[in-house]
Amino acid sequence: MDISILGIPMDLGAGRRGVDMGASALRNAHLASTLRSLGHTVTDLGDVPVTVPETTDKFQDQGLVFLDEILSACSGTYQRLRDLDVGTFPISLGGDHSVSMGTVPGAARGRRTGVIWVDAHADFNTPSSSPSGNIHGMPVAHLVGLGDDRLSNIAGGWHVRPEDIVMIGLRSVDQRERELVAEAGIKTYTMKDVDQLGITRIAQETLERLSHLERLHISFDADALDPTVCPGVGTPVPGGLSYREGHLLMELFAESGRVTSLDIVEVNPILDTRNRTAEVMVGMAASLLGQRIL
Ligand code: 6HN
Ligand code: MN
Ligand code: MN
Ligand code: MN
Repeated sequence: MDISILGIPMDLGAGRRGVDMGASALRNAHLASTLRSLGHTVTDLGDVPVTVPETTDKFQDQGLVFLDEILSACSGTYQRLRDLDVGTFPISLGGDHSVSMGTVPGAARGRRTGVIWVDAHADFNTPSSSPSGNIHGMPVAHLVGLGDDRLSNIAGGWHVRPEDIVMIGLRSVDQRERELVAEAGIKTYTMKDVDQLGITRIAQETLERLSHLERLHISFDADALDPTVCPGVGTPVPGGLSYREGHLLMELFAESGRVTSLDIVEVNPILDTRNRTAEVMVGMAASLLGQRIL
């Protein structure tokens, strides 16, 4: 497979500093060479330009922190990915999860695409429901066309359909956000569901629910995994996916042969221990892209 890596070194959407270094940490954890050893052709496209926060006043617009700077980085991301050959598999390295407003439509390249959101959070706040104003808590709402018009139109009129989204690993969803997810009709698997059903059944049901789609995008927030596995994340929530549950999920999606793009986001090296979180996430990418034990 032809894989292209794109970094988006941005922490403007997060409440804490440091995930802007996530892309660098993932490269340092040997992402490209690991994928090459699996037989893939890997091109690193470098980074999308992102405003350095210290060069600007913290700008608030209708409760949206750093709106203009995030719009610009997401537009740059979208344009970079959308021009890739449709057979190329993009891996986007965050950065905070707001980068997905550029990566998802960019990776889709105009095609209808299913989105598998692996995260402790639903990231389905709108500017009016958000308790924090942090845009990394809002990307999925904007991907389906809700919320602020500027953020929901980064890719022109292209949107993800709510029925084409499955969320896995949820355990921290805000009060109003919960209602919005339910109103939109998005399929969710909370950690309670993971405990009760097991990852195998959840992966099977997810692939079945999205069986009308040829292209699937995985947006993998490192905080989906338990903080004991991935300590280097800005918004840790106890009770997450185990190391093996994460790998098994990626292994089962790999077997489907239908995943066409990946995001790895919210890795925060400032809060990490010896780059462990980036190393774990590179392992997840390897499992998704065909690493086999036997
Ligand atoms: N993430 N629901 C919280 C908020 O501020 O809207 C947390 C969002 C976390 C987002 O981890 O990508
Ligand atoms: Mn997230
Ligand atoms: Mn999260
Ligand atoms: Mn719209």
